[in-house]
Amino acid sequence: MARRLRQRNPTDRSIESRRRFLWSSGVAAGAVLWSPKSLVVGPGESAPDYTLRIQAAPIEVAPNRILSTVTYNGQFPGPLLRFREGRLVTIDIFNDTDTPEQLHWHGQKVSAEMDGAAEEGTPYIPAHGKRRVSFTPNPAGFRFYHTHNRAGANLFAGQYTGQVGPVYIEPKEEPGRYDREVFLVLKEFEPTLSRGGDMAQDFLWPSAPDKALKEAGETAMTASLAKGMPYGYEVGYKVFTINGHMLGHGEPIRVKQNERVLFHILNGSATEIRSLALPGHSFQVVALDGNPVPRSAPVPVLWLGTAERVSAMMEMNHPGVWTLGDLDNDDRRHGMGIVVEYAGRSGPAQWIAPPPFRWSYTRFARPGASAPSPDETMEMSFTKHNAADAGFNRWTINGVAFPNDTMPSEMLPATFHLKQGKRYRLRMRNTSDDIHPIHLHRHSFELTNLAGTSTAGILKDVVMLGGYQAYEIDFVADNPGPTLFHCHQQLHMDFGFMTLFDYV
Ligand SMILES: [Cu+2]
Repeated sequence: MARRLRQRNPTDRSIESRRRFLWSSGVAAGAVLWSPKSLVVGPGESAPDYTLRIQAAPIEVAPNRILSTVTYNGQFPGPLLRFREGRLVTIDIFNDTDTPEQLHWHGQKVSAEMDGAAEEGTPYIPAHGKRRVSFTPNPAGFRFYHTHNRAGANLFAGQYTGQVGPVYIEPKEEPGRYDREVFLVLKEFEPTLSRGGDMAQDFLWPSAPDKALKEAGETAMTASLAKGMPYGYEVGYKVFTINGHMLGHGEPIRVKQNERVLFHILNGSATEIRSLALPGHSFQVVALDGNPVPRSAPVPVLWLGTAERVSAMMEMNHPGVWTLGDLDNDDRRHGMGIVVEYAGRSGPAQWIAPPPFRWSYTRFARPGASAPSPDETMEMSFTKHNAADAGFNRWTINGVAFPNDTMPSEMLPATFHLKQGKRYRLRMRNTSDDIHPIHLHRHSFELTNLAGTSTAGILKDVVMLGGYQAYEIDFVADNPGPTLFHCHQQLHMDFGFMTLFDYV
C-alpha cells in the first residue's frame, strides 16, 4: 500500500534511505552508499558529511565484461548523496587521478566558488589532492554531480568517463505517496568517433522547423560539403547501461502488483538523447529536472536530453517480466534497459514497442498561464561550422566560439551582463539540425516559448532545443557571480558552444 512520507530526524533519514533506496544494480547495497564520515581529516578540521574520491576503477557491466573508467568512490554510478534542503553540507573531494578535476553540482543554486566550473573561477581539485566544499543545498529535488572537465578529442576524459552521481535534496515537505523509490542513471561507455551520426530528431513537439533557420543551416552545410569537407565527428558507443549494467545483467527492479514506484531518472550521457518505456505501463511525470511540474500528466514514453532528469510515479498494475528500455532497438540490444520483475513472475523479459508518441514539455505546464514580462531580452543564435576544428564541428554563439583550452588558467571576461533581481529572457535560435540540451549554471529557468508555442510554469536547468527551432527561456538573476551557459552535449560544449554571464 502507498504511504505518505513523514518527516524524519536526520539519523532516521539515513537509515530509512538505505531501506527505501533501491539501486537495482546487482551491487551490494552497502557498497553503493556514501561513506558517512571521512577518516582522512586534516589538523583542526572537522569531519565532513560526505567523502568522494575521484579514482580509476574497474566496473563490471555484464559478467566478465569489465571496463576501466574514472569513477566516484570506485563505483558507477557515483553514490547517491541525500541532502536536506537548506541544511549546510560539507564534502571532501579527493582526486586520486593524475588530472586536475572539477566536480559540478548540477542544478543547484550555489556560489561560483563551489559550483565546479573552471570558467566560473572554481578552483580545481588538484591531481592527487583534495578540496573541501561546503554549501547549503537548494532547491529541493533530483539533482546530480559530474565532472566539468573539457574532454575535446580525448574520449577518456570529461563525461565520457564514469564521473556521474545522483543527488536528492529532500524537500521540507514530501509531496507524493509511494511504496518504492528507484534511481536510474542512463549511461554509455566505450565511445568511438565517427563521421556523422544518427541521433533521433523527430520525437519533439512542437515539431515544425523555422524556415529561415533551416535555410541558413542547410545553406552553410551545403557550402561546406561542396568545398570537400567531410561531416564533422560525432561520438558513438559500444556499451549501454542503466545503473552500470547492460540489460539482462545486474539485479532486476523487483516490484509487487499495485505498488506505486517513484522513479528518478537521470540521463548521465556525455552526448546522447535517451528514451525510456515500460510495456503496459505509463509514467506519471511529477517533476522535471527535480522541480515539481505545474500539471502532473501520464506519458507512455520519456525522452531525456543529456543531463535532464525526470521524476515519475508508476502504478505497477500489469504483472509480468518486462524490459524497461530505450526505444532505439540497437541501443537497447546493446544494453540500454533494465528488467522489471513482478513478484511471483518469471521468464525472459518482454519488450513491446510503444505506439508513436511525441514528447512535449508543454504537456506539464499550467494551461492558460503566461509568464511575466522580462526586464530585458537577450538574443542568442547558435551555429554549427561543419568540421571546422581539426575535423570536429565548431559551435558559435552569436558568431563567437568559446576558447577551448583544456585547462583554462585564467577566467575569460563575460559576454552577457546581468543586474541582480532583474528577469531576463533568452531568445535562442538554433540554425543547426541538432537538438541541443541547453544548460544554465547556478539558476533555474522557466520555459516561456517553444517554437512559437507560449508556455509558463515549467522550471528547468536543461532544455532540449529542437533542430532549426527558436525557444525562449526566462530566469531571474538571483545568484550573483560568474555563470556559465552551454550546450550539455560534450562535443558541442568542448568545441565552442559556451558563454559566460556575470553580474554588474
Ligand atoms: Cu549542443
